[in-house]
Amino acid sequence: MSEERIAYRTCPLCEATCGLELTIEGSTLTKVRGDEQDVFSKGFLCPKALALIDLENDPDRVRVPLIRENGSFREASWDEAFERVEAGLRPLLDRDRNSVGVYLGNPNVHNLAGTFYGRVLLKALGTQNIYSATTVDQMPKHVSSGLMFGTPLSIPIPDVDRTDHFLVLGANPMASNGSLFTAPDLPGRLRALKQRGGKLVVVDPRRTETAKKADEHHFIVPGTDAHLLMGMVHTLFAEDLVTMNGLAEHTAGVEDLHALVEPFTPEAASAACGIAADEIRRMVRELASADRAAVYGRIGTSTQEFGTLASWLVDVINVLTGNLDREGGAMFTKPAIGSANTAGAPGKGRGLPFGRFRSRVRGRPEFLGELPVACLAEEILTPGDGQIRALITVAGNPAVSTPDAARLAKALEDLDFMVSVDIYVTETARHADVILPAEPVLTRAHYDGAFYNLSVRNIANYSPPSLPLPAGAMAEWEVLLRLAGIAGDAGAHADLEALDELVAHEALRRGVQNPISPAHGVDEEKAWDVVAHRRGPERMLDVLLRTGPYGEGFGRNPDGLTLDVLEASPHGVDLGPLEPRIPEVLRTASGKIELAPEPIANDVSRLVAALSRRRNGGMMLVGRRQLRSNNSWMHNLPSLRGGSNRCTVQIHVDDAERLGISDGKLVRVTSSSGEVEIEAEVCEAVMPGVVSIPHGWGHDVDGVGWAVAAGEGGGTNSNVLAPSDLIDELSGNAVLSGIPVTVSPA
Ligand SMILES: Nc1nc2c(c(=O)[nH]1)N[C@H]1C(S)=C(S)[C@@H](COP(=O)(O)OP(=O)(O)OC[C@H]3O[C@@H](n4cnc5c(=O)[nH]c(N)nc54)[C@H](O)[C@@H]3O)O[C@H]1N2
Ligand SMILES: Nc1nc2c(c(=O)[nH]1)N[C@H]1C(S)=C(S)[C@@H](COP(=O)(O)OP(=O)(O)OC[C@H]3O[C@@H](n4cnc5c(=O)[nH]c(N)nc54)[C@H](O)[C@@H]3O)O[C@H]1N2
Ligand code: SF4
Ligand SMILES: [Mo]
Repeated sequence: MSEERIAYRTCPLCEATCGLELTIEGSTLTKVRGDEQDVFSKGFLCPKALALIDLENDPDRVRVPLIRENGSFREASWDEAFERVEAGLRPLLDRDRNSVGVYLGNPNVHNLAGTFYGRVLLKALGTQNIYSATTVDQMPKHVSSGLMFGTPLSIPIPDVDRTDHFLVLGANPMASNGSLFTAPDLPGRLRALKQRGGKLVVVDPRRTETAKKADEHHFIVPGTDAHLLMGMVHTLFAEDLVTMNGLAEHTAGVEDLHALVEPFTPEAASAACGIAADEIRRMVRELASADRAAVYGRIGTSTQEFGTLASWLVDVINVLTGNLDREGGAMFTKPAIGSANTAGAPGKGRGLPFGRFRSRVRGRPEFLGELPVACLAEEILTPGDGQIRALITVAGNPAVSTPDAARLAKALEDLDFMVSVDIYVTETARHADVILPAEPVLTRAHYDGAFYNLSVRNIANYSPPSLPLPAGAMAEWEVLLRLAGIAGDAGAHADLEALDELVAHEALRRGVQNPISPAHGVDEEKAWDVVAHRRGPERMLDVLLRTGPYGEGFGRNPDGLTLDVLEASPHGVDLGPLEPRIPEVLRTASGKIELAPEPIANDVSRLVAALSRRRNGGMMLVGRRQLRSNNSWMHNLPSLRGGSNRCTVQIHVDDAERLGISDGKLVRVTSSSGEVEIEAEVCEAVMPGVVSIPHGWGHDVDGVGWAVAAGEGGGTNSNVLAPSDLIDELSGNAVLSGIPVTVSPA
């Protein structure tokens, strides 16, 4: 009989950071429940967490390194695999660092390995060809926040628990559980908002699960949120509703902003976005007169033609209605492991640097040191100096998740060498020469370092490994550090412990040099002695906690946070509700909130030009998320299959009738980049003129390793339809919402 025990850990699958109570028998996970004592989630969980059992047991999960030989994969030792990687990368790196590209996928931010060691790998590679899921996701919000507040992670978070009026655009937290808005149990929090008499308003081209819970739902023409929001800002000025409360003295550019909104009367905005002018006026009057209100936009407002403008305007309205940095409005988190806005001089900084280099083919500027993933295929396929010839993917599936997916698949085939760090042989990894498997979830330590920057309370919660590493497995942080060793000329057999010490020393040095850290000025060698007994991500975490804003400061603040404190708190530490942080949080060069930063002001002319655009009956494609799915990689888990989790194209009954399309029948959807055939789901949940296909499907292709996901057709890869030349001009983010398509019976 193996012994049964309980382990607590934070769910790593989405941004909600729910606490889990795991029942483990021997080394087998047998039950997953919500941890009722978790300080943040209080027992909430969603169906994906239950699928952790399937994930642990999935026979298709890669458990040992794989090497391609004669067109198929064979198992290999770690040494052999790393030697193969070195042989593949070394000649290219010696010739041109830029010939090696990297793509970092979404799970990197849910994993300490990616959080702490991903950038070590990038630095060692020294390539400019860095791509990630950020440019098919939230890059516009980093750009607008960086330009307005000074750092890319200074993103205002809606204070959902204390607001009276919540305006949500392009987000469906009832399915996604929230994004750039870490709040476990958003269904419960939205229910509580309504119970205390608050109002929920949703703007979405689909009547989503969230829209159904709302007091008001407005259909909007995809890609026109910036028009709607401009119409609202116009009204705020025109009706003298601007009330910044105490914020005015901390803002710059209000006059410039006023001039920019001039063309966007509610009538003009209405003609573009499809919401009546009087409704626009009423919506913003209600928002302005609410005691406490918050505006929030997510994927739908980000992965679109005017993504940065829409992201900016969300916060412009939060400022102009006096709701920024105020309880019940949109506030800044203060994360326990620190961030760029808890370092340096409070209230002033360098602002957001960008454009330090450009993509070779299209000349796109970098933001946050990376290039738009919409450029990846052309950088591989276009000959010349700096052409990408090898690619490293870490926890990413760009062949499904990024634009012009069919062309990208061809590009991956064209590479001289490719290595994927992944847990499956995915649509992407099937092209690799070497696959290096990440360790099982339960065997790693966890701390949601990225998402505690974005949470509705200040939280710190550490999970130790719930199980030891199985024989033959390697921790992902070690895999990344070994790759860094290869990239940085130390070779396939570099001294891992020495590399790790170097990384931790650097973090410690930054901490004790930070003038506003409780550890500022502490002797680095003495501090090192305190953390030297740990290794890997745990030592990094301990360093960042001790030097972070609530840190113990190596003795300076004895009641402060350390990893020991978190180890003794298996249900997490609640550091309290969000508190006002302006002006201290700002890191713009002016020390002000920039309401009309120049790059954004320059982009408004594009929005003006689009005012006169008419659709003339053309159809537009948007996406949708499903509760029992997670981007591209949980379709292999039996407990999440079936039911509503289907890959269909949703089309409005009126359009279906007009186009001769029947429910359940195949239709052809065509865009400028490709064509797919997919089953129709005729409904009234999408607005007329719009069709919706979920992303992350299309598993039935040669050579993938997930038998269940590829079964029953495997769904359709919607990103075949996303043209790579459709981007948000300012940030370079891909346009995945509002793609012009034609639809016909197949
Ligand atoms: N049309 C359309 N496209 C979209 C979107 C959309 O809304 N519409 N959404 C976009 C968004 S928001 C995102 S974030 C991207 C996601 O884009 P990606 O990050 O490229 O895709 P994922 O499907 O999240 O793939 C994650 C990969 O990591 C692997 N994996 C899972 N856990 C681990 C681990 O612990 N370690 C390692 N090494 N690998 C692991 C999985 O097997 C999978 O291959 O997709 C984007 N694409
Ligand atoms: N169950 C589940 N949860 C997830 C994920 C998942 O795949 N499955 N993915 C995770 C990831 S990586 C992310 S980034 C988050 C995303 O979290 P959310 O942003 O909440 O994601 P979605 O549910 O895709 O909601 C986007 C909404 O935007 C709408 N939309 C499309 N175009 C437009 C437009 O032009 N304007 C407006 N106003 N709306 C538009 C869509 O109809 C959709 O309802 O979810 C995370 N959580
Ligand atoms: S909502 Fe997200 S964090 Fe919570 S249990 Fe579901 S997948 Fe995990
Ligand atoms: Mo995402």
